[in-house]
Amino acid sequence: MKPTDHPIDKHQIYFCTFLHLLILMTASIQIAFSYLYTFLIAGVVANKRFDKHQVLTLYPTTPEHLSFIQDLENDNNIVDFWSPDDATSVRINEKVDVRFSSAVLGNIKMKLQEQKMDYEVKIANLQQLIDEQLDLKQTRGSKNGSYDYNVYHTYDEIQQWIADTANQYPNLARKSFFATSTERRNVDMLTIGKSTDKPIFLIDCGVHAREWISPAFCQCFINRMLSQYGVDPQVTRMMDEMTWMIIPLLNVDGYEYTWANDRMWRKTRSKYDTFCTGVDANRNFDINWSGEGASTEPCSNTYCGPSVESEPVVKALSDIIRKYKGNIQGYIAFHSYSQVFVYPYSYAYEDTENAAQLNDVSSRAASAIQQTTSKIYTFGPGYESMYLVSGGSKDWAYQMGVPLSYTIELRDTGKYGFLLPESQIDGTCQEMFQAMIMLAEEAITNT
Ligand code: 0X9
Ligand code: ZN
Repeated sequence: MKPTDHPIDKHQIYFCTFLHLLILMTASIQIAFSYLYTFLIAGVVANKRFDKHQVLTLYPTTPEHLSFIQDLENDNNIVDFWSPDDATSVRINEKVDVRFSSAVLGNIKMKLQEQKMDYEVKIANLQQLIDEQLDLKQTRGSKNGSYDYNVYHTYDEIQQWIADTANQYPNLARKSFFATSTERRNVDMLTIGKSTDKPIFLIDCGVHAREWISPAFCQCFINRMLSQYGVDPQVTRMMDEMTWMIIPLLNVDGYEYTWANDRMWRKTRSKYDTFCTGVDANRNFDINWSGEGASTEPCSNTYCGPSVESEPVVKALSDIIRKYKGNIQGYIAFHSYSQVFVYPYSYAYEDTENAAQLNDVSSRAASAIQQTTSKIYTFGPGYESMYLVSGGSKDWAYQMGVPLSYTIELRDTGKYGFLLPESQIDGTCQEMFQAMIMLAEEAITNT
């Protein structure tokens, strides 16, 4: 009998073939899974990269330049308006900061040359700035266990800090639930002051997710107020005479998204559209809602939302202003960047009845800053200082009777834009604290 005729051999062959098939199948399943995994990692888990994206400052001087800029599609992946934040807000003879992805950059520069429009490369490689932004990270959290106010913190860290702060200063600070966000995260508020029934100063930080210096400022402001009470006479007066209601981080969902997925995210994370996510929380308030300076297009970075106060965090802020109507002397929304004190109105070319007072206080605050760090902050009504904004919080707060109502744009003026290095947090805190003394004094004497 030849070995090949052996019945067992036949079975062995069948068995081998089966094994091969099995191995092949397992391998292809593995490959398929690894692709899926990579896809998931890249698309869902990993942070979006901005290699060779550039921010250009454009200087439009003719109507042709203007329409060229306005024709640039406001697609978040290709063209991202930094300042002003929307193509429709661009004006002749006013500079425009825009981020372009590497894919379109060459073409854009060619067209700018054809158009004879002056431009300047403001940020040459955005990814590099993102990597360098956490420039104090070597010392992150390592300062003998105490909270480090000079680094940027995640949502979880900020939540923990709010709780710890309230526990550390039981006589001066109280934590309260403020809202549940669209993605069901907790938004908390800290009420600080010697008593809780003084005239109110309401402050929110972190309305726009990518403006990280804003929540960082709120935290160092609160820390200074609490730690210097009874030590610094100005702080003591501010804490004795006013009740401070502060939301250190309002747009929690967007903020979390800037840490995990897309550093350039601005809006909330509500989904009202198949393709585009998010509402501009500073276009969602009940003041000329969906009017000029806001977009009804869900893909726009200034989308006003499907209805007034559609965003839970906007609803909560509006509710608190309604609740304490008549008792709120001051309101500030902290944003970045541009170094500007903006007061109402932003939705119309119209002055408030106390415009002179608002201008005067801003001017004092700006000189206090200049004396502290030599930084120049400008000031003026929204319609004049930047561009029209409808549905913004400070116009609405003013309309609801808050006399001193501001949007403050923190550092810088565009060198780093939203990617302000951590090494500049401290200076920003120092200068803005001096401005806050001026604003608080006005609010105290106003009552
Ligand atoms: O557009 C906004 O909501 C604010 N600027 S930001 O770059 N932080 O997004 C400005 C609101 C203040 N109003 C006006 N400048 N008119
Ligand atoms: Zn902003």
